Amino acid sequence: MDAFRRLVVAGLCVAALAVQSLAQEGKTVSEKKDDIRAAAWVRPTPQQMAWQELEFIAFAHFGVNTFTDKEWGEGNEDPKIFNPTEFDARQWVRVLKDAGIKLLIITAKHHDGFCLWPSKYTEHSVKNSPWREGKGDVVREISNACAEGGIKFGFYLSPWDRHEKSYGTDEYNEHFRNQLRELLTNYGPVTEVWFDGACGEGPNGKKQVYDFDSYYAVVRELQPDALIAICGPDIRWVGNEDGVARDTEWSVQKRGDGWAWHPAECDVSIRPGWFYHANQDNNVKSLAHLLDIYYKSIGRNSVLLLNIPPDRRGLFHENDAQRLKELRQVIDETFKVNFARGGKAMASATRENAPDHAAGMITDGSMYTYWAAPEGVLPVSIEIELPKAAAFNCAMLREFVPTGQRIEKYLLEAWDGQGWKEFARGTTVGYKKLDRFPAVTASRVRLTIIESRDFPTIREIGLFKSPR
Ligand code: FUL
Repeated sequence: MDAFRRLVVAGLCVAALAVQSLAQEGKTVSEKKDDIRAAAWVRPTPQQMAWQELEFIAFAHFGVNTFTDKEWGEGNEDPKIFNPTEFDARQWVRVLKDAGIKLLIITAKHHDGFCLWPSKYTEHSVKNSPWREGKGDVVREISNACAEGGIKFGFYLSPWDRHEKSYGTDEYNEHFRNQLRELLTNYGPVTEVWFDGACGEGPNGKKQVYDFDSYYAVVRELQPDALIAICGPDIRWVGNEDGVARDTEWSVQKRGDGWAWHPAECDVSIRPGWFYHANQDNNVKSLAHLLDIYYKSIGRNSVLLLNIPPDRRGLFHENDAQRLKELRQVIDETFKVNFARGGKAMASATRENAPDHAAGMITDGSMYTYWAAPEGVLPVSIEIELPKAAAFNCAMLREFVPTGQRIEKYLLEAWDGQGWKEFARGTTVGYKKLDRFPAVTASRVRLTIIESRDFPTIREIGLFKSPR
């Protein structure tokens, strides 16, 4: 996103916040409390929950820009320039799977309007390129390779189209829906549809008024399980392109007078550009930078959408593949052993008559069980006796988000033989919160939940030792 659009987006966000706080101003203290309590009970849909569990997903920006060395094409490219002579969708999926990535979103059409599938609504597509003698379909090969490799598939479809003549008129909305219909009916299950908000001028100098509601209706009708991202109701843009969420990241957001589950997605490219540029082969983000992104996205209640731009051969470049492998190795090594697993947990309070929600549930390693505190008891704490003393430098907390996100403030301490010593503290937890700190050696750890929108739940606690 360019600086101007960032400003516009930031301006809109500030205006939206101002409207929200005005709406809050007219409320009494007890009305405000009720409103926050209502937020505590907003839940994800099963599709949003399944998406969050993917954690790490990928973008692939690929198209005419790959061959013109641009970031934003103008729409007047000759389709003949698109010719990825070694294109291999299976290589993409292999690299992603090795990195532990669970979903691939392909740029079916970027702002230049060039379609990676042979859309019958335009000539600006692969059907007029020499690649596979004009019979090729990148979207088909990618969706097939994803299905074969067992990862999910999604697509980015830019509403901004600098090629299409009807852009800037009502007719364009129908053109866009037609292209959506092609992508939603011919390529199997779609997990995520990514609508970019960019809205510039088209070939006739006009801007388009996007009829988003009608686009959503097409997605809901043809693929009711698909999630609509960014300019959409199901997944929220985190607000930057650095791959970094806020320290306090709520999946529950104000919508109108009420609240909605609108979880954050952090998009960032492994290289400086979104598209491939040979002169960036040596600018692949460092392992330390990617790890930092990992902790500040997945570790802050968000999904990480990492872009890996395929090169002119139609392959992920060796340097990107190598870096992803290194990243996976460190992540696997870090999260291999959870020193809290199997530990004895004792809570200062637990819900009465709810054996299913006893303290021990936070160390049992199960996705489906959780500890729940009683209503109105805060602060509340849980002490864990580790199976044996351990040195750790990373902690994981997870709420049981199928019932909502609630924790607002927490503290983690370790017993040093004489007293409790703080090693981490934070605000929101949500699906997953990761904290890093200088290594601590202990056999007793205490989690205190200081503030929460309603009674807190904890699905799991983890203590790990990262090699870096
Ligand atoms: C932005 C676009 O303008 C960039 O080119 C890129 O596709 C990014 C993910 O979204 O709005």
